[in-house]
Amino acid sequence: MKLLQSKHVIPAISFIIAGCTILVLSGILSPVRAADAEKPNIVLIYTDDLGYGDVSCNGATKVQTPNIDRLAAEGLNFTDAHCAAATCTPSRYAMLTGEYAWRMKGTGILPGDAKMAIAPGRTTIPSMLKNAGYTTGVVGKWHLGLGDGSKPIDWNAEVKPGPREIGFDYSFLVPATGDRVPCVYLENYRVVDLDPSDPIQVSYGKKIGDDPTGREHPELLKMKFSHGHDCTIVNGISRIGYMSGGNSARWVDEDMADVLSHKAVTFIDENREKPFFLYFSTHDIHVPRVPNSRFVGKSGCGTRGDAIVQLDWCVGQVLDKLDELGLKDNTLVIFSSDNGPVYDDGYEDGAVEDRNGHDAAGPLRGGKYSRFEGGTRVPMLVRWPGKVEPKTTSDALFSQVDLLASLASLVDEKLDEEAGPDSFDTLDVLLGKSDSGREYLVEQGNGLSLRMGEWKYMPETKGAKINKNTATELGPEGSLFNLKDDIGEKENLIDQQPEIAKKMDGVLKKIQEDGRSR
Ligand code: NG6
Ligand code: CA
Repeated sequence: MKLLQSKHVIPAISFIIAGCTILVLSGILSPVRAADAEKPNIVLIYTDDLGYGDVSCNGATKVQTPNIDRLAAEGLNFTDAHCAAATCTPSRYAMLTGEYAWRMKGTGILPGDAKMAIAPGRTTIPSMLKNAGYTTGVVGKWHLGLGDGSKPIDWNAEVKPGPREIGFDYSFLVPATGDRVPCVYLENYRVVDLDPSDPIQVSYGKKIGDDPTGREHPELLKMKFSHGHDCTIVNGISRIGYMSGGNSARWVDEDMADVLSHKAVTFIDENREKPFFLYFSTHDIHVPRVPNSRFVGKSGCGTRGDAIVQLDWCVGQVLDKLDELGLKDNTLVIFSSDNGPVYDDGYEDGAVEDRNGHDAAGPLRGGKYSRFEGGTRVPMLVRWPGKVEPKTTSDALFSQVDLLASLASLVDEKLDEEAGPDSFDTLDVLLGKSDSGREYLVEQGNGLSLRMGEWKYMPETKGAKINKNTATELGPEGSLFNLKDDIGEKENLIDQQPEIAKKMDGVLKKIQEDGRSR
C-alpha cells in the first residue's frame, strides 16, 4: 500500500512543487498573465465628462460616490492617469485603437451622422480581445461615427459598419451623444422600437420635418439651452441637429441610466460562463443632465451633482451583478472618464449656480476642451481581487492609449507591428506592480502638450484663452510648468527654463513627425 501510495504521491508532490515554483516565479518576475490563470473578464466602465475631483475617493466632499469609492477601497486609485484627449471622440478613438487621435483626420467631436472614425478591421481593444477568445460588448455612448460615409446613414435600415466591424459582438448604443440627434437607441444594426411607418430622418444642415425646434419654440422646453442645442426638441429638450419621425423609438432622457445599466448587467448575465469584455460607456454625466426623479436633489450640488449620484448608482448595478454571479474575483474592472469636467456645456441646468462649492477638477487647472491637466487627468480605478492590492494608490503617469497593448499583454495576444502605434505595454503599472509610468505623454486639448517627468510643456497655439461657451481655461501661451511643485499649473516657467522647454519641444515634434511612438 505504501508503495502504491508513493507511486502516486511523488509525482503529485513534484507537480505541486513545480506549480508553486511557477506561481512564485510568476509572482516575482512578471505580472499576472492570462496563461497563469483563467482569463479574467474585463469590464471597462467609461464615464463621460467626469472630472478628477468629481468622486469622493479623490477628495470630493460635497458629492458622495460610495460605489465608485468601493472600487478604490478594493483596488488601485491613480492620481496621474490620463485620457488621450480633452473631448470625447478623440479620447475614445485613441483608447480603442492605441493611436493618438491627432494623427488621424475625422476624429474631432463628431456630429451624429458622421461616418465611422475607426476603420473596420483595424486592431482595437475589442478585436484583440475577441481574438483572445472573449465575447465582447459595448453598451452606452458611442460617438465614433457609423457607416462608411459612401452615402448618408439610413436609420431605418441596418446601420453599418459599426461596433461589430471593429470587434464588438454586441452593441447597444446611444449613437453619438445625448445632446445630438438621432435620439434613439441602436441595438446591433437596428434602431430599437422603430415603427417603419414613421421613418427617421436626420440632418445636421437644413431643418427637416415639422418637429418644433428650441430656437423657434423656447416655450416648449423643460430645460433651456445656453449655447448651441437649439434644433429639434425631443422629450422637451432641444438638441444639436434635426430629426423627424421615429417617435416610438425616441429615448426618454430620465430613463437612460436605467436602460443602459439594465443592458450592461444583462450582457454580464448572458455571458457569465465565458470570458467577456464589456465596454460600459455611461451617458452620465454629459449634457443634457436629466437624472431620473429618484436622484433629483440627492447630491446637494444641483443637477450636475445629481447626475454623478446617478452615475454612481449605475456603477453599483454592475458591481452588484458581479457579486451576485460570483464573478467579482475573476473580473478586472477599470473605471475612468473620457475627458475632464465642464459645468455649463450648453444647457441652463444650474450646473454653475447650484454647485455648492463642489470642485469638479479638484486641484487641477482647466477642464474639458483644455490642454491643462484638468482636461485629461481623470479618475482611474482598477479592481481585480487577489491580483491588484486593495486600497492602493499609484502616482505613475498612465495613459488610456496604453490599454490596448497592456490588455493584449494580459491575455497573451501579440500585437502586429502596425497595431496601436502609440500604445505601450504598461500592464505592470495598470495592475499596480510597478510605479514607473510613462516616460512622456502627449495630451490633446486646444492644441497639444507634453508631459515628461515633473515637467509639462505647452507650445504656443493660436486660439482663445478661455472657451467662451464653457468658461474653460484653454491657455494658448507657450508654457512650462513644474507639476511636482505646481500641480495647478499657475507659474509659467518658460522664460526661466528655456532649455527644458526647447528640449521638450523637440521631443513633441519628433513624436508628431515619426507617425508613431511605439
Ligand atoms: C460641443 C457641444 C457640447 C458637447 C460637446 C461634445 C455646443 C455649443 N457644445 O460642441 O455640448 O456636446 O460638443 O462633448 O454644441 S463630448 O464629451 O462628447 O466631447
Ligand atoms: Ca466626454
